[in-house]
Amino acid sequence: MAIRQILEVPDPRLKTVSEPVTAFDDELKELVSDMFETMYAAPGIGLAAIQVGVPKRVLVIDLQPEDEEAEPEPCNHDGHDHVHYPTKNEPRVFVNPEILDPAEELASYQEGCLSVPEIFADVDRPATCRVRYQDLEGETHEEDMDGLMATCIQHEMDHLEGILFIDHLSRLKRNMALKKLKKMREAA
Ligand code: GNR
Ligand code: NI
Repeated sequence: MAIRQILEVPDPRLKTVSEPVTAFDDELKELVSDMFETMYAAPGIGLAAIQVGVPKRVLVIDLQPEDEEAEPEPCNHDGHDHVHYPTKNEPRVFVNPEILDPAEELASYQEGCLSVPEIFADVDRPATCRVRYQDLEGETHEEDMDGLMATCIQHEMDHLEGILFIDHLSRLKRNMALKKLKKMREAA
């Protein structure tokens, strides 16, 4: 397991159209394991392989919903009494995903991207969709998605086509976002 470096704009590799996965082997499993570690460390709720420089059609997602009913759990793993507030981790892997039946109805979410740090903007996308994908063994599945999951998988699938969420903004708003990012980098 290793944390890999996340590419950021304006790295031209982010514009690559990623290639389908054909080998469901140990190298793929290692890539996915590294992608989870990188995503959790960032932290983010999704990651496409191209964001770590690998032009393959692979996504990982974990919406990590905060469990509002969660009771603090007493713990003593380090010899000291303390509590943990559990979050529901739901790691998901999508290989060679395709979108089927995007809804005509749109939903707007304020999106961010690990490859466009510190920038957030509202993006409209189909509110629901069906996704066909393969798992790490190459088995094909289909699943209906809505809410944040629908938004997130469409954001990640855009990465596979070399598209960033800022590409959905007007030219004015995109330029403003990129200027803001440049200023923040200069200040850092
Ligand atoms: O961490 C992320 N948050 C997010 C919020 C709203 C819509 C999409 C996302 S995905 C993003 C991580 C990322 O850049 N994935 O490509
Ligand atoms: Ni992104």
